[in-house]
Amino acid sequence: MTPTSSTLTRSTALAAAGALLLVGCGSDDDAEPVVSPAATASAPSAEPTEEAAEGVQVDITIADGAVSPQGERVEVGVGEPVTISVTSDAVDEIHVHSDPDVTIDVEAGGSAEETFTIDTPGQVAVESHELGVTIVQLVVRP
Ligand SMILES: [Cu+2]
Repeated sequence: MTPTSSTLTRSTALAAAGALLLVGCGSDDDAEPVVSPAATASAPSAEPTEEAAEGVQVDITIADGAVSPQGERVEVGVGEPVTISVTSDAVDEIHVHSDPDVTIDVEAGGSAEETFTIDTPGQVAVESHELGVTIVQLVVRP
């Protein structure tokens, strides 16, 4: 019951909260390589005409604590412009796990848009940090 022990408890709680945030981000990264390339290879190739146009557009809607789309796979080419549009009824932070990563902040009742390219083939998760869910998986083809 000393002032020292209560201070200690408080800082431990803060450290735990920080660790939780890190886990939310890091565990997703760990999971990505587990998705076998076979799943991508066996998927029937989508109509080329649909994504032959320059750039890929991803529209994200966040409402009532739910996000749409959720967990969808979107194919993009290396160096192909990707435009992410977010409309949200709550403050959120959309995180694109590319390298370098891209963060899109959106205000409550607002919208935001960001265009970027990805230079490395692989899978890139786009997640909502407020809701802790993966919105789309960008499948980046060489
Ligand atoms: Cu993240």
